[in-house]
Amino acid sequence: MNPPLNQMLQSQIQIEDDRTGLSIETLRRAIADNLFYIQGKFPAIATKHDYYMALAYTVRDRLLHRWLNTLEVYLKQDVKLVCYLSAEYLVGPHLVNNLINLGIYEQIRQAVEESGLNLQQLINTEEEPGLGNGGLGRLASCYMDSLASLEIPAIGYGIRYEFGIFDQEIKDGWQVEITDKWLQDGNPWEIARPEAAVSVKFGGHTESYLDDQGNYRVRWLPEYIVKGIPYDTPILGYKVNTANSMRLWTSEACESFDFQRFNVGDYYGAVDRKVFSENLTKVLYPNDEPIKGKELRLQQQYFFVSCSLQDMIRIHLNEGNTLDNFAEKFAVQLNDTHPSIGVAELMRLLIDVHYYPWEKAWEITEKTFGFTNHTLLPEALERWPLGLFGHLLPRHLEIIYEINKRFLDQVRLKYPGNNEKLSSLSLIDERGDKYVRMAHLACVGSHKINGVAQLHSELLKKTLLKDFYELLPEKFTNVTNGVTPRRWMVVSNPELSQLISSKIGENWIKNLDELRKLEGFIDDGGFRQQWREVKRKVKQDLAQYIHDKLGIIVSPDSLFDVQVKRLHEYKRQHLNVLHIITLYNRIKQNPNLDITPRTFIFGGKAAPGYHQAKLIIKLINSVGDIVNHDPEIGERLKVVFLPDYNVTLGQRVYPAADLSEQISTAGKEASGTGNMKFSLNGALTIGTFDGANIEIREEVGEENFFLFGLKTEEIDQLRAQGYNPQDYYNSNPELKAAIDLINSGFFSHGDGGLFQLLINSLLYLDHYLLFADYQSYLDCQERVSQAYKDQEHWTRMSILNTARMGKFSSDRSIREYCDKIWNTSPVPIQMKDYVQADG
Ligand code: 6GP
Repeated sequence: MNPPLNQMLQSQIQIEDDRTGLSIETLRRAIADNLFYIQGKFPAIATKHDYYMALAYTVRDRLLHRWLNTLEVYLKQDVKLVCYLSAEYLVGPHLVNNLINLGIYEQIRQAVEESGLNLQQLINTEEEPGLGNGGLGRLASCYMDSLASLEIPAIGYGIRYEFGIFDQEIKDGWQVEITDKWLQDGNPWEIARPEAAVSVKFGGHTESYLDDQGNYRVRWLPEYIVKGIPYDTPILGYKVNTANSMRLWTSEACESFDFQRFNVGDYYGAVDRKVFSENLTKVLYPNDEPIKGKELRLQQQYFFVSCSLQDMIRIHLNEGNTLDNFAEKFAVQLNDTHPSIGVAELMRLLIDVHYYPWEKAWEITEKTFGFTNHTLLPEALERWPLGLFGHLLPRHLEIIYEINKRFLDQVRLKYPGNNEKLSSLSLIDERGDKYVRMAHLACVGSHKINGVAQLHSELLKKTLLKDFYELLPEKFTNVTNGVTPRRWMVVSNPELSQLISSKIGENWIKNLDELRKLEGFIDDGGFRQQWREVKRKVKQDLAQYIHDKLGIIVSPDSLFDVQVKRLHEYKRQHLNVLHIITLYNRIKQNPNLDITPRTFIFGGKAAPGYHQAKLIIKLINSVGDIVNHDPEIGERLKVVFLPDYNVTLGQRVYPAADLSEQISTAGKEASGTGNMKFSLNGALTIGTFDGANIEIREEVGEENFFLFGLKTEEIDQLRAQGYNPQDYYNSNPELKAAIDLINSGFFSHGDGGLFQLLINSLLYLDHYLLFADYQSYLDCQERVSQAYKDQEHWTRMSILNTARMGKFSSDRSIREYCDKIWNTSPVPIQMKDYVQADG
């Protein structure tokens, strides 16, 4: 060892580099530098957005060391990678989250302030990437956070939609969709990697040939080829050095122009193909669960899955491997059926491109994939018309036929002579028009199949995938969803996070079970007081936001009763509305009625083609218009519909809720994750026996949860007897009054027809059993109102909700995936050279 050299290096370490240094002075200089050299602005002409970009680049520089270090370790150690294949990521804003995970929020706040700016304003400037519809996409992003925080090597593969989920405006009470232009002002968090581009084939036909050794082979001669360009975004874990990648693909034309056409003077024809190729990743389909058999959607799915699998194979071969051990090095998770074409694609790549024999290729494929189902709704089951499928992916159809043939042989062995089983299990639906059943492909091609909450996983085995369960029971498992406490507590509710940390330290952020320690403070009146003060402060902030946005004055002392989620009949926002109207009627009948004042807060987008859901939005707003302006009602009831509900808005709303509405028809909500975010932030739940509600109730204790409504078995019985909503309407005067009031045109300027479609679907069908659950819901709401009057007791229940949410950390979910499905373990990242993790 040479001491002088060592000392020399050490002295260099002391000098802070502008791109890595964490002192306030260095950070301030870096922001100024980026403003000048990257944004090309000087302060006098810089906009807020320029400053946001300068700050974002400052933060990104500090991520890059960790990111590159992580990639280098993964490469050197040839680690096993989890590859999460998801058509959606509902990422939410990056900036604050990165500040928290880097542990530099306070330094940056000061540096920004010293530059004469306000950090919160810059944070608010960020346009969130809305590359998902709802629960499924947001779950994928929570899982990316947990994977990195647990130091599990992972890549999240997806699509870089140019237009994400639409922005929602409310005009005259109706939803209006506005194109989401999230990339318009540039995205400082991603890096394009054109050098890692891949080609994806579409259409055409296949032909067989004999290779030099006389083996029978197939080649695919496509009609056209599209290029996939990856864009990488670092996903940093919480206070670790691990930064994984989210790799999203953009489609491009292979050549800008078709020169043959160009040369014969067909300029527009020549550009056609380019436009077509680039359209592929233009826009996210805005349907939450039901999907239509749209060709472009299948193109999107195949495109990103093929890009991703080719990418994995490239990485694997680059490390000097053969594909023999692919399944030992890659665990590929199918986030619902959207990427399930991956089963056929990996088979194709192994057989046609890498010349593996079928049996070996199949063994690798089945070991590689795991499949998560996210819904029992039959209308969400993806099936592709055979003609469309074969036209777009002729080779995959052949492969699927072969997989099916071999699979059905297995079925025949188990159920000799049972044609019913063959037809129900087949990968091809042949009961009428023919379809490829994507869920069946995913089940057959994966070694594990999981639902997302206990009840959901049980129902999967009993209903949707019953035949698969009977044939392959060992494949089935459950992993109950979770949410990341970093974004859904530390980022979104700093006040409550600080209060908690002041009592039990900060370890709960990495180990959410530690929240249990809060139970030790439950009898401390001072602590309960502080708890209430925090809740009041965040309610006040939301009240201010509501006033600024909508001009509605709401009292932070009223009970904030919140339902935010996608609009869907099964989620029953209209049941909530029936409660509001009933309270309204009661006050009108008895103007001196002493009721617990409530502010009803709604938010959520409806699929643009889902008329009933849009009508429910209109109904909420129409009821709000009347209720909010009725002097006789006064401060007792307020109804607010927050436009453009997204991750950013969720971060405001969850912390401010007193009551969380989780009122889906039992058996319909696979899990729910909003329910977890509310409870974690100290809201109490009013909920049905559905999805993860059941497990939340189990954890927090039944005395701290407001349960109502029919259970799944009771619903089955009721339906079997013949459910008639009219019986409820005729026998329940309050229900009848609420329905009649809507029908009378009272909420629609006398237009009795406006809500008729909605009301008739309840009166004559009521597929989601609102009428059957109405009375139980009302009674339960009455218990809520009474409970809220006793603030001391309510606070205890609120604290216990937070304290007992440990199970619902996405860290727990990811650990379960690692153990039960992926067979992976953490790979801690040491920083090389000069950069230390926590600064
Ligand atoms: C959703 C489920 O509706 C929700 O209950 C669950 O919490 C979430 O997935 C995450 O697991 N499903 C979807 O968003 C979807 O598109 C195909 O399912």
